[in-house]
Amino acid sequence: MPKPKVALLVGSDSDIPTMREGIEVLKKLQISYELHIYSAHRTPDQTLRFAQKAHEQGFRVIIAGAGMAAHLAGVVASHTLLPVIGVPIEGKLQGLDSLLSTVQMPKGVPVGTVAIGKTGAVNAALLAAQILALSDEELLKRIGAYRFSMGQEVLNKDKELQGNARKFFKN
Ligand code: RP5
Repeated sequence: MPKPKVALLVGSDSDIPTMREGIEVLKKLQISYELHIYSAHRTPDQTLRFAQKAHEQGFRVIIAGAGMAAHLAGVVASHTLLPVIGVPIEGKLQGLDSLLSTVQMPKGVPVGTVAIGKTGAVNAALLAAQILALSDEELLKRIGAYRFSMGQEVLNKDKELQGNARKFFKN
């Protein structure tokens, strides 16, 4: 197994069920990853050390998911030059608190922020995959196949819908 290029960080174990959706995507695309619980406020020293060493350890993208006053992604981004993707975890206030805390980084230190919750976790994984695919043709093909099968699913559902509609109008 090659060294993982994607680091998935969560602020708490309570964030893991959300991030699991993204992990499934990484697995499907055969991307190895590491998952860690690092809290920007409960374990600040460990979070800092991880962020500072992530590049030299071989990681190329960091996905950071946190809830409430979600500063994990921003703190990590401030200690690395790797691209950081923030996933706002839906906890309180339907995730609006986490969304704003993650997306509203002051200029100079970006966090690429995706949608709240499981949708965001999936898109974070896909975005990380697309970043890695810039230098990995085989991965690019797998992402292409993923997109294709997603489109096929929609077409199949439409086919089914049209069949049902015909039945409906006959009766
Ligand atoms: C954040 O606070 C975590 O990312 C989590 O989403 C939220 C609540 O944490 P727990 O109280 O569930 O550990 O730091």
